[in-house]
Amino acid sequence: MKKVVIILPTYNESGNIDKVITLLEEDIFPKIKNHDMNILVADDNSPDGTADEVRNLMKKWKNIDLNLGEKKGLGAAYVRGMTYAVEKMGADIMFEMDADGQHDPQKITQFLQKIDEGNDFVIGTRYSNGGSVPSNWPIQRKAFSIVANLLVRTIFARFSIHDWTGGYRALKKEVFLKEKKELENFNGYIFQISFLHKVVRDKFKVAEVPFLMTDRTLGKSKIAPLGYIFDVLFYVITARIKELATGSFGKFLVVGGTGFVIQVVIYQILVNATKLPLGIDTVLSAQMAIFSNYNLNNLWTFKERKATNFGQYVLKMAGFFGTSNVGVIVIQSGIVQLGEILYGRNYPLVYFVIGTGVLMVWNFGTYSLVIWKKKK
Ligand SMILES: Nc1nc2c(ncn2[C@@H]2O[C@H](COP(=O)(O)OP(=O)(O)O)[C@@H](O)[C@H]2O)c(=O)[nH]1
Ligand SMILES: [Mg+2]
Repeated sequence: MKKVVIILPTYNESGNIDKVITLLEEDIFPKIKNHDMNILVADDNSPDGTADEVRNLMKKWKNIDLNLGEKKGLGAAYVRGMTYAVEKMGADIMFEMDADGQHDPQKITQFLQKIDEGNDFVIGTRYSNGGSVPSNWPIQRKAFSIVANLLVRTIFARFSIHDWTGGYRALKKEVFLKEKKELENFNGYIFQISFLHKVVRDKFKVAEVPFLMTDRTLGKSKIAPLGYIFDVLFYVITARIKELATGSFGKFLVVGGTGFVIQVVIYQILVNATKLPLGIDTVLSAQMAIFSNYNLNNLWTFKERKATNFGQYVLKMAGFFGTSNVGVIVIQSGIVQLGEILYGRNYPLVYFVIGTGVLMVWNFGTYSLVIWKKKK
């Protein structure tokens, strides 16, 4: 039987923690027969006596544990709590859940079912069919919450996940162990977005469970809205830029940029040292650039698919030269030659830059639409 640990992070939740734990122990756990259910409270030495309340509950139920630490923020409390759950309690599956009653515990069985079906990370969502933010929130707070999530989804361009910021989740311990090191940099509420972002990046299987979030009845939210918005924007934008720069478009620019520099230097030498037509200078200089592009692509951009022996290397290179030269001869050299015919040898660099610009658009279009097109 798999061991499940529900982690409840607390900072000044006396009154709430008692209610949540009692509800879990009396109403929810007895209905779950196929998992070994446990609770861990990750408290940051709350001055209101949250920990004492938990110690009292521990006398009544033996499946509760308490992990205390210094207050460094929600993310730090989760990393500490999850480490404890795995190492000291032997957890196979962990839940993230607010201790203030905002996360409907009736949904726990649905989360577990998704995990049992083979998902690695299950998120509670308030923004898809059947989910909702608290109905009594004022309209501007609802709007803010919806817009913020939409913004994250848009910047990441990952629309299949509806709720990036929520804190009601279930995950296999393997997911936490894989991401733990990186998560140590995210102490505050931003932990939730960055954790999910890494989970998606590493291609873990993610599923969603819609739920109706209710409002707090006791105590107040610990989130500082302005600082949080800033953290979210900063994280999402920088993470996305990094992703794009190290992704295929960034590599395309670096490889193409190197090829451009090589070609323009050789082209200039040929223009000045020979009387060949500019179109011919273009085609000749392109051959060195194509050679460089081929090797950079082979060793870097598509290194997972690189040629494995010399025969294959030559064969692939011949194919690359052939297809690249179609664009070079028809588009790049054609435009340069047209320039020479219309305006003479006065502006060789201008013709070259225009020809190369049009060629780039052509190349990226054919690469992404035809050669390396994404599979559905
Ligand atoms: N241990 C710990 N728990 C925290 C901290 N900040 C928030 N929490 C807990 O995390 C949960 C969610 O926080 P809450 O203030 O309700 O955030 P909100 O629901 O987004 O308004 C609650 O159970 C809080 O007690 C923290 O710094 N340390
Ligand atoms: Mg809350």
